Parts: sequence; C-alpha cells; structure tokens
Amino acid sequence: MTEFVTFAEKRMTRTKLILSAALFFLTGGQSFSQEGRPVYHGSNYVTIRPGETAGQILEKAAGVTPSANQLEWQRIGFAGFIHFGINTFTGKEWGDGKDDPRLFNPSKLDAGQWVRVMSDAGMKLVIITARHHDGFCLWPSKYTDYTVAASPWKQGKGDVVGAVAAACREYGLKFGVYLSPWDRHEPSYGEGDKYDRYFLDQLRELLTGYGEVSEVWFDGACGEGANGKKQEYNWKSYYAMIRELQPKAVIAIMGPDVRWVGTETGYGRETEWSVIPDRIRDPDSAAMSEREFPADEGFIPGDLTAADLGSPNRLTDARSLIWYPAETDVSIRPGWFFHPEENNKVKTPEKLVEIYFHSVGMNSGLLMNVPPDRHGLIHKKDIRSLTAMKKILDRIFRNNLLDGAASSYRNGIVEYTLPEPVTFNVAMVCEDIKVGQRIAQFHLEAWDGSTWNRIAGGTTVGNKRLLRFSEVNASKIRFVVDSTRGEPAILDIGLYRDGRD
Ligand code: FUL
Repeated sequence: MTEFVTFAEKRMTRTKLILSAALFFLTGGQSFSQEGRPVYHGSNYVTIRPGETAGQILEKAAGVTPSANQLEWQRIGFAGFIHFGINTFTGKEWGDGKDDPRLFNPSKLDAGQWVRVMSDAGMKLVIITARHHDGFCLWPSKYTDYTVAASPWKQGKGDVVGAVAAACREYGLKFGVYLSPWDRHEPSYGEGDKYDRYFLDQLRELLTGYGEVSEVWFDGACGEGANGKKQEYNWKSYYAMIRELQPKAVIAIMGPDVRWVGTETGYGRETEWSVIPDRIRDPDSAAMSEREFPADEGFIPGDLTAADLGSPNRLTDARSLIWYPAETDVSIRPGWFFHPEENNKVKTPEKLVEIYFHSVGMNSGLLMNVPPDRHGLIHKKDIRSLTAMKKILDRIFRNNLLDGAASSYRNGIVEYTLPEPVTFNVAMVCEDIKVGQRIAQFHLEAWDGSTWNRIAGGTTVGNKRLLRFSEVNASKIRFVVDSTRGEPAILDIGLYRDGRD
C-alpha cells in the first residue's frame, strides 16, 4: 500500500532535485550566496539590526531554517488528537472541575484500538489530552486526587496516558501529551508560583513516566473572564523542563516550536510562511546568549489568526524572525469530545481529504481529533470515515506520473518531458525546508503542441503544497517559480490523477 505521508521522503532518494545546488556552498552550517555573502543558514532564529533594508531582511528570512526537532515534526505531517476524559461521560466540552471522578468508567477502553485506527489512517503521532481544562487527570498523578485513580475504571488502577504511550510504541507511532495550563479544579490555580509548582510536578510525571514524548501541547484557552482567577504562567520554567527531560519534543501552541494555524476549521492559509516575526522581549540579549533555543526566553505568541503572518510587509518592522511552522487542529466531529448525538455529524471522507489538502497541502501539520466514546472505543462511524479517507489519499498518491520523466532546470523553471501524454488533476511540490523556505509565487503549465497554458498555481510552497484542478492531458509540463526570496531548493514534484476508479 502506498504511504502518502512519507511519500516525499521516499521520492527524495529517487529524484532529489536541489535547484540551488550550483549556487549554494554549505560550509559548516553556514551558507554563502553566489557572491559569497553569508545567508544565515543554520538557525531557526535571527535578529534584525536597526536600519536593515527590506531586501536584507528578506535575505535573512530566506536563511532561517527549522531546528532538528521542527524538521522532524514537519516531516510527520499528519497526527492524531485524542480528546477523552471526564467530559466524555458528562457530555460537556468544558467541564467545570466539579464533576465526580466516579463518572469516569469506560467499559471496554482499548487504547490499542485508538492507535491502530489512527495508524491505519496514516497518522504518525498521537497526542492524548492527559488533563483538559477540568483538571481531571487521565494518569494517576501523585499531586491531586482528581484522577483516574479515584474512578471505578480498573478499580482505580488504570492509566490512560500509559496505555496510549504503550500502544504508540506497539504500532511505531510517536507519542505526545496535551496538558491544559488552565485548570478549573486545582485550588492553587491563580496563585502564581504555587500553581506553577503543581503544573511542573505534573509535567515532570508526564515527561518521565511514559518513554519518549515527541510533542507537548499547551492549550492557550482560558475561560475565566474579567472577574475570574488570573494565573501568570511561568512558561520559561515549563520549557526548560521539557528541554531537559525530553530534548526531542516540540512545544506546541503556547510554545516556541509549533504554532496554532489560527482556526479550528481544518483549513490553513493560502500564503503560509514558516518564518514569521517573533515577539520576543529582548531579542538582542537572546541572540547574544547563543542558546540552542533562544526563543524560549520570554516567548509570547502574538495574534496568529491574521490572514498573512510572514509576507514581506509583515517582516519590515520585525526585530527578530523565527522558524515557527503551523499546525492545523480540527475535530472529525463538531465537538472535541465524544457526544452520542453527534454520531451523524462525523465529517465525510471527502471532507477529510479536503482538509488534508488544505492543511498538509498548505505547509502545515494536520492534527486531527478522533474522540473515543463512553465505552472507551473509537466509534464505527469515525472509523468508516477515516478508512475511506485513507483509501482516497492512497488512490490519488499511489502513482506519480512524473516517474521516469526527463527533466531540466533553467531560470526557475523545471520542465518535464514524458514519453506519452498523461492525464492528471493533482500536483504536489515540496521545498527542501532544511535550507529554508523561499518560494513566494509559482505556477504549473502544460504544453498543448503550440503554446504553454497555465494549469494552476499558488503563493507559498514550504514543506508541501498540494493543488487540485480539472483534468489536464499533456506530455510536456513545467513548474515555474514566479517569485522567490532566495534560491529555491525543491525537494520533490509530483503529478497524480484522482480518477475515482
Ligand atoms: C481549545 C480548547 O478549549 C478545546 O476544548 C480543545 O481542547 C481545543 C483543541 O483547544 O483551546
């Protein structure tokens, strides 16, 4: 069976195509342009000096690269989210922290089924809501009695986080934890250091008790309102603990490695730059510190919902730039938690495919939530949709019609000549983000015997760009870079036919 998620990596070995190979000399982690000027390769963070021109800023932006953790995370592409907890049994989305832990009693909980379903759907990482806003812990934390240990499930001897981690190991998936900073049960919430200590104690349990953790997801939501409790989180101490105990984990959302795409619809941005201005408190001292993760110092994510975060006009006033890739989180159902009345509202396979094209295919990771039911199992309706979605994706991506094509590169144009005409309606382009993200505008053209006709195009490419369009039949096709902020480095190009056969 074709694995669409790792497809680009497989093709990389076959048709690695670095357009800039002739122009770049990678020396000891630093790159030089043709003229020998440094292009700031090798750091996911760069400061802007006062007086730098728009051109200099763009050149710097083109040289910002992902950290090793970010690169690995971006290559995963497709991950699964599991919202499960006390809300599953009360029907709420946001529990108030007062629900009786005895309500938590799944009769057939099988984390193996969850992870198997997600793996079969093509997901490579699974994140479990270890503790949602209600404060109820899915593991038997020593620091509160509001946990699974106080529930009748497995006579209080169960551990959902442990079961998911074990299943991930069994199926070869990466494992991640969601831990809500906002806690509506814990009495110390709002009391500053006291709560931070509680939070760090629980974070340590999660980071040390369950093997390798690949993603830590800190939710930014807080519904306390103007007169509610106010907790100043000591983010810096949370990040330091993660760097120390799980150095390969990315810190997402309220963290410096992976950013929220800005919506929960499943639809990412047309123009999605991974390099955006950082809002760091003291960029100069951070840069001076030569730390591996300079953005960990006083990191504050700004407004991430704007339609454009990284275009040139957003960079001109920046004091620093950071590689900060997007993650698109979306639920397969209207709610994040399971509600039986939503069984007929599970997203259709076609909708899930569309979401895949608009997230993974728009330079973002996709984090798709599939909430288990009150038995502790993923419902058959969700399985049906996911299975059919995977079938469609496999059908589309099983055969790259450019395989075996002769190709040439000149002046930002990659031209393919095929022995026979092919029919296609899907295109994939991947930049080699290891060296940065550069393409700002591109399009595809097909030769009809007398002229080149535009088929489709877009703005940014990044890790992966997927396009769908009406069927085209041609034997000469070209990919044209219309505008770029540096030498484009293309990792892969593919053409496919979604033939519904
Ligand atoms: C939001 C939360 O408030 C929702 O309940 C859910 O967990 C979603 C993924 O993030 O901020």
